[in-house]
Amino acid sequence: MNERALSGSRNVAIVGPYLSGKTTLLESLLSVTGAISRKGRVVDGNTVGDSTAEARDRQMTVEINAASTEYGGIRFTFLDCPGSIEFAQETYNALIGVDAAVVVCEPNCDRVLNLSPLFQFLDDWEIPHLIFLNKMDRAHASIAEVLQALQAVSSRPLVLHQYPIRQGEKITGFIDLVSEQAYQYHPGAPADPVPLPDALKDQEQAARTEMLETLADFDDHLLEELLEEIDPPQEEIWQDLKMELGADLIVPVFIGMAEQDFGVRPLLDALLREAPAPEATTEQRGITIEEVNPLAQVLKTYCTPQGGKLSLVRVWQGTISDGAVLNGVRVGGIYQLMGQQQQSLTEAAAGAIVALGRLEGIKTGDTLSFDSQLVNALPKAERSIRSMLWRSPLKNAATR
Ligand SMILES: Nc1nc2c(ncn2[C@@H]2O[C@H](COP(=O)(O)OP(=O)(O)OP(=O)(O)O)[C@@H](O)[C@H]2O)c(=O)[nH]1
Ligand SMILES: [Mg+2]
Repeated sequence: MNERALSGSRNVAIVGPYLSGKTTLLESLLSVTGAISRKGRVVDGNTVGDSTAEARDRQMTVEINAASTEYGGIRFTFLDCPGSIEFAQETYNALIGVDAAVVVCEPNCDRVLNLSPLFQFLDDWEIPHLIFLNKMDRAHASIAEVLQALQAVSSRPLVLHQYPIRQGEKITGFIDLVSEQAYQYHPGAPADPVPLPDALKDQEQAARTEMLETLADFDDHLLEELLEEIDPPQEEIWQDLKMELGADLIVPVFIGMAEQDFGVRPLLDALLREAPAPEATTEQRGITIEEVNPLAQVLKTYCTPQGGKLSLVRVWQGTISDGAVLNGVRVGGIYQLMGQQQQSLTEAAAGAIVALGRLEGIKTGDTLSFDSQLVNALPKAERSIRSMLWRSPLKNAATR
């Protein structure tokens, strides 16, 4: 693998309610970026995300699956997380190691209530997150109704990034609210730019104004421009989106249909443009050690039938080499994962999420370094699931 051609990395968790389409979205992301040549389907049991026998049998994700791809010169490592509430802790353990999260949810007002504990966790940890409203082919409510339902469970303001274009019951494309360019979905290819439909001009303007006003709540310069009725340059809007997403001040919302790859490239473009780089996440967590000794944290522990124990880690600082001794245990292999497949690496640098072999005695959540004393140095995702289940979404809305 040619590491030198890449200028950076981003680690992104794919999270959200049960069966919202996370594993399908991962498959689509891997397919449109060329990491896989044949796109699998959850029902056929041949996706990268659900490749274990248990996941295939149950047709649901039962543990974290990591897969990497390249896009725009950046290595993206995605963590496809289970949606079922019984695996919530698994998801939280992984979330603390990523730079951003994509919350996949259905455009169904009743189901979005389930997102309350997840949003709470993301905001407690200030993990930048955006929403991908999947299954837009099944959207019965209007986009305004879905946003209203979502806003009731998110303490951060939502910022609609794309306005849907409907033809009858069907969503056929979207308008990008920053560039005001309309696009028509195109099976098997990127969406085609098309003229903005006349009938949608007023709705588009209203949605764009709402987006800009929300962004201006955190940017006085933009606020002044809006008050003086100056149309802000696109570059300024992109910068605000990046800054405000990175600081977990806003939650941008995208739409699509992962099964058909619709909306997946714009989502990737947004991650490329707006998701924080690993160094920014390290800084945001307050992780600063003077020397460049390696510092990593275990996000997930696998027991594989062939390879034995594998620890999925986020490298926060320094570089981990194969054979290095961390917490008194020798690293027995470094791997980049693609679902069940492993690719050997000789080392892993800061910003990477990789699997380390044979770290006997090391648990999920542990901090890894040359110094065994630091085993509990980094905070763990220890929020009790029980307390989160009891948190009423209505109570959240009332205290906002
Ligand atoms: N109609 C429609 N169905 C979709 C779309 N995306 C995914 N699905 C279907 O939704 C079902 C669930 O998809 P998954 O990708 O397994 O969902 P998931 O969120 O990974 O599920 P868990 O990990 O078990 O929570 C599958 O039958 C998919 O084919 C879409 O855009 N439109
Ligand atoms: Mg899944």
